Amino acid sequence: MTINLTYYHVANDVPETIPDIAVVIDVLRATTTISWALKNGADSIEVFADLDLLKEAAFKWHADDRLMLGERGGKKIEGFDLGNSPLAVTKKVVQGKRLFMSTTNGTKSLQKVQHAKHLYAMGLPNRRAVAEKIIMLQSENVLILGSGWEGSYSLEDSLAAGALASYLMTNCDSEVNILNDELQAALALWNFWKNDILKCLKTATHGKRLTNLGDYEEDFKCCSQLDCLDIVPAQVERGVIRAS
Ligand code: 3SL
Repeated sequence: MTINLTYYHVANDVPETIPDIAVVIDVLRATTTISWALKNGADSIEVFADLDLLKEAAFKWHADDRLMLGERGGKKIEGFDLGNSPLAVTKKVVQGKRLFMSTTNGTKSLQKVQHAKHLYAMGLPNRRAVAEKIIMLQSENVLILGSGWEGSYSLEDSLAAGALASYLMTNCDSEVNILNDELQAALALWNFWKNDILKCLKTATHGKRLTNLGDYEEDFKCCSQLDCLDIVPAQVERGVIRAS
C-alpha cells in the first residue's frame, strides 16, 4: 500500500475530487480549539461558515446543552458564548455540551472537504494522533488542507502540514509519496522551524495579527505544543465533529 499526500493552502485551491481522507489544519486557532474542546469532554462540535445557519441550528438545542463559539477577524463575535481560544474550552465550560462554531477561515476549510470519506481536524498538539489514525486506515489518498487567512497562504498551517508529512514518512511502513510542491515546501518549512515552533507562529502574519489585537501569549504556547493530545476530531455526520 502506498500513501499519497497532497497539501493545499486554502479551501479555494482544492479540486472537486473526493479524497479518502481529508485532514484540515488551522493551527491558529480553530483546529487547536476543536481538539482541546473534545479533549475536555465536549460532546460534539458542529461547524458553520454562515452565522445565521449556526444560530438557527443552535437555538434548537436547550440553552444548558449548547455553546456558541464565534470568531471574526481574530475577535469573539458579540453575543456568542466564546471566541476561538483553546484556553477557553475548559472542562468546566464545555463538558457534555454541543458546540456550534464558526471562525473566519478554519470552519470554511472543514466545510469545503466535508464530502471526504474520513475527515479529521488537526492542530500541532494532536499531530501524532491524527497521523497514527491515517497509518491505521491505510487509505491511498490523503488530502491535507490548510485554512490560511481570507484566501491567502499561512505559514503556520503549512508548518503543521509539513509536520504531519514528516511523521508519516518516518513512522509508516508503507511508501509515502509527496504529490505536490506545496507539500514539499511545507516539509522544508517544518525542517527549518521544528525546533522553534513558537517563534514560527509568532513570525506568521496571523500571529502578528493576533499580537496586535492583545495578549495572546498563552494561546501561542498552547497552539505550538506538539503531540500532547491523543484526540482525533473526526466528522461523524456532515459538519459534526466528535472525538474518535
Ligand atoms: O480563521 C480562523 O478560523 C481562526 O482560527 C482565526 S483566529 O485565530 O481565531 O483569529
